[in-house]
Amino acid sequence: MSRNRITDILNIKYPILQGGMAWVSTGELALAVSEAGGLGIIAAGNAPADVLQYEIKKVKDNSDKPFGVNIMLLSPYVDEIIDLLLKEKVPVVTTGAGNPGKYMDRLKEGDTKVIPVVPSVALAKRLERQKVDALIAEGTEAGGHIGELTTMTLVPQIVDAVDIPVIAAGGVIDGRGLVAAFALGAEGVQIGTRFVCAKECEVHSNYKEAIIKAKDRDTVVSGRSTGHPVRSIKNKLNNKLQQLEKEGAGTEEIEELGSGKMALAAKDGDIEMGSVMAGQVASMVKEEKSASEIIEEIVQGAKEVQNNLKFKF
Ligand code: TUI
Repeated sequence: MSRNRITDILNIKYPILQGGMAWVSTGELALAVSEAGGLGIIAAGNAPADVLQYEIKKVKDNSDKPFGVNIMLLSPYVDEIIDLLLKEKVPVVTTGAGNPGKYMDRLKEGDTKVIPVVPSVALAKRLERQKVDALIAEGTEAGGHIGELTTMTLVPQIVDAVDIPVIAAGGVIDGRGLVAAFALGAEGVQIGTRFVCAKECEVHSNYKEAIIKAKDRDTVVSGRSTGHPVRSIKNKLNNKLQQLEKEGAGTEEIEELGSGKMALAAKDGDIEMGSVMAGQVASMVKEEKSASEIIEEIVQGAKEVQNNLKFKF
């Protein structure tokens, strides 16, 4: 069986990580992905430590496979979340939406593998010096909070700039994307949008349907003027946000309109006024499947793609 630095570092079968998506990536989903041979990741999002502890327990009580927790660095609870992750000896921590530099000493107190999401070469190099174990290079095709560069351009630039393994994210949904990411030098992929439509994902069914119905140009980016651009499926909330940005509204007003909208979509199923975060590959998600079916299909697809490239060099 094939292995690489990512499968070895994370102690998993396939180098496929499930994105830690706030309000979406619960213990239930992470458990299913880890059991299927990938790395399931629970999203801490904006939740306090006690809520996260409950999700961690769901995974630990039902599996001895490795799993991860994503820390969303804009959360007001980052310090108490880190305390909890150390106490629970969570095997893998990913970070997003900021520079985890100031937390590195604490995160590395235990055996935890630390894998930040980076949108640039500069941050990748800085974090390599701070002894992170790997990096996730996330392109602007991804859903949620995004950077500027595409996966196609960001991944090889980060691969060239660092010696630690790189995981590609943003725009990866099937075996083709996986092989493409590996062609760019990645040693793993992180997939979010497709796992939103996993059977084990507890998000509201309206959210899953919105992804399944989406067409190629149905995701849009809002919030550029606030410094926190977010990709989500076009709806009334987006129209309102775009209107505010066009009128030159202040960051505070825009963030106020955006506040609480992830839960509104994910829990209450309001896909018009909620924030239905999803990547540009949303249109390629055709149906709900179990996490293990998704992973097996991606792996099978990757094998076929490897053998059927349209030109032999
Ligand atoms: O974090 C994500 N995706 C997210 S977080 C989120 S919650 C949120 N909602 C509204 C506004 C902002 C956040 C929804 N989706 N992906 C990983 C990611 N990290 N994308 C981009 C970044 C990132 C950006 C800047 C990582 C580091 C960074 O560093 C800036 C610096 O200070 O150097």
